[in-house]
Amino acid sequence: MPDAGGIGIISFYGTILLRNNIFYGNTGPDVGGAYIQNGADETVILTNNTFYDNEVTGESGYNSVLIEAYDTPVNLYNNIVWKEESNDRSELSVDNGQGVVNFYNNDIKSGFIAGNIVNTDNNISLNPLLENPGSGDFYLQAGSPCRNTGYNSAPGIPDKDFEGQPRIMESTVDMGADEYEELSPAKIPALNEWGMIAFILLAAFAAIGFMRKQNHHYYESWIVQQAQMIY
Ligand SMILES: [Ca+2]
Ligand SMILES: [Ca+2]
Repeated sequence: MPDAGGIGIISFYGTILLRNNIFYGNTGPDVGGAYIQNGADETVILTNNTFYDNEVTGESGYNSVLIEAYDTPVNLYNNIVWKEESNDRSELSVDNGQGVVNFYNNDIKSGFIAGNIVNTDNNISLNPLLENPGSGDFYLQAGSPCRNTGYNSAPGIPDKDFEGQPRIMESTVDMGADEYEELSPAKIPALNEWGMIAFILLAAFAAIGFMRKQNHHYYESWIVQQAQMIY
């Protein structure tokens, strides 16, 4: 299994669903953000996640996401997959053999998609203009190209954004974990403190252990920030 800095998910039964998650500043030898592998006859869905400034540290691999599937549907909708400083790596790779990949309404800096059928439309490659990710502020700026440019009927689309605000607003869903609101009432707490990071990691891995016992793998509204390898 490739080593991923943020999260690694392998499922041989049930759907893998990630939505409203934020992966920021993670580093790993094979993948900076997330590695996902699914078994036969299962489905992978990534909807409305934000991957920002993750970085692979090995001699090959991908900064943000690597998905290896076995001929089953892979769906990526309304995600932000971006890195502020360019390096010579791609942000994303999807390898789906003889399967179908649906890749719609994402903001992605670079990537590779392989499959028998690859459906893509309405994707952009523009700086998402987040407020201040270096200080834990992953809100969209008012002028973000990700505001009102998502796909309203995306599979697994959450009815709230990462901070619990209603989604959809302004008639069209946004890309990424945040749904833009003119006067956002709540700001997430600063996550720079190591104590908070340790808490998030413990909570995340406890949840992973729990969810592995279920018939599905759902990951919603986690903030995986500057995680370190644990094995
Ligand atoms: Ca909107
Ligand atoms: Ca919001």
